[in-house]
Amino acid sequence: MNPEPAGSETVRRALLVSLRFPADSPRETEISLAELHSLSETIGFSPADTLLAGVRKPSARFLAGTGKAEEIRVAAENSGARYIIFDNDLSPSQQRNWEQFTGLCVIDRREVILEIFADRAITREAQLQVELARMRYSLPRLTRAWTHLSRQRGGARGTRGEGETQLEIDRRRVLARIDKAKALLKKVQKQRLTQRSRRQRSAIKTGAIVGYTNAGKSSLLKTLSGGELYIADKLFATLDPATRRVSLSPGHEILLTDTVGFIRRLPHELIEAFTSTLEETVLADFLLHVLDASSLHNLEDHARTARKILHDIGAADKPLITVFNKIDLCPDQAELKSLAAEYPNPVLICAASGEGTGELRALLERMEYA
Ligand SMILES: Nc1nc2c(ncn2[C@@H]2O[C@H](COP(=O)(O)OP(=O)(O)OP(=O)(O)O)[C@@H](O)[C@H]2O)c(=O)[nH]1
Ligand SMILES: [Mg+2]
Repeated sequence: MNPEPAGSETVRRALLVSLRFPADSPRETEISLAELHSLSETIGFSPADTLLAGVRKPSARFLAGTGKAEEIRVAAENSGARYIIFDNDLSPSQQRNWEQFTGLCVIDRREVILEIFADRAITREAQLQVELARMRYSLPRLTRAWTHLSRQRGGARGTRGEGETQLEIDRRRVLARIDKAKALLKKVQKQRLTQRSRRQRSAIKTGAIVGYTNAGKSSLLKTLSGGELYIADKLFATLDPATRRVSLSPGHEILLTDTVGFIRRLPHELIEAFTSTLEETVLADFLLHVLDASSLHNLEDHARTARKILHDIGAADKPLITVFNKIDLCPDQAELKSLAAEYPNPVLICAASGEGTGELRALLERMEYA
């Protein structure tokens, strides 16, 4: 087992695998696997092949049964992959079993998302939050072939033959780093809390812009506020909340906060690490839920994911405006309109050109919480 160190130019060929259980919806599994494809490309993997395998019931050793495991091992060998990336969550021991069984590096969806967040983190707060999340993920997985901890140390570490002592030393080291990151994070967050309480004292209503990653949340805030914001056609462009003042009419202003994007099955390590960021959403007076209308195919699914995360963080009961963005790219305006009618306070806009934002401003003004 010899994973490339970080920064290696070698193409990281990977076999993508999704195990589908009888209770899983076939459509959901397929969308999720396609999404895993773009997620893994985002961090430099080259998906050699994808494999969707039906599994009757989960088994402790590989999650799949041994027959299926053998099929997957052969498929990986035939595709020349050095990595297997599972769309399913694997337990630390299942990951280890797979690595020993295949001789390849085995990664799951959560780890891919964690890596993307690590790539994107720019501010000290985001960096610390991601570091914490990754260390929590890695702690029970220290004997694995591929972890960001081993990559930081410049390459491979064996999965076998390493004594308990080394493992204990590593564990203690990670625990110490977790404590240190937590303490630092507290300090950094204090500063943002001060800014927030200053905002709260000003008694201006605050809305949070939420929604699936790449829906156009930052673009919307940029258009409404006229200020600069980082916008990019990539997953998780924004990790930090950014608040801007938005003028609705003379003398009538609100504050809007851009937030981190959602994705299906956001790793719980990240939800925990980003609670302070997500707090901006929980503390907001109202929400703007942005949906990407360029793909009607995924729209309801993305909306469902966002609603679930809002529910999980305790922000499900906030007044909400549903913003259908990218109408310039919408393939079927009539279908969009009938879909939109089923959502609370729908507005159709194009954040890129500003079309429809007049109506959105008017709606914001009319709502009693604004
Ligand atoms: N055609 C078109 N493209 C848009 C529109 N709004 C946003 N985009 C593009 O969609 C991509 C994502 O936009 P962002 O504003 O960064 O999306 P976001 O929701 O903030 O994404 P994350 O921060 O990654 O969660 C960018 O390439 C934008 O230029 C729109 O109304 N029309
Ligand atoms: Mg953004």
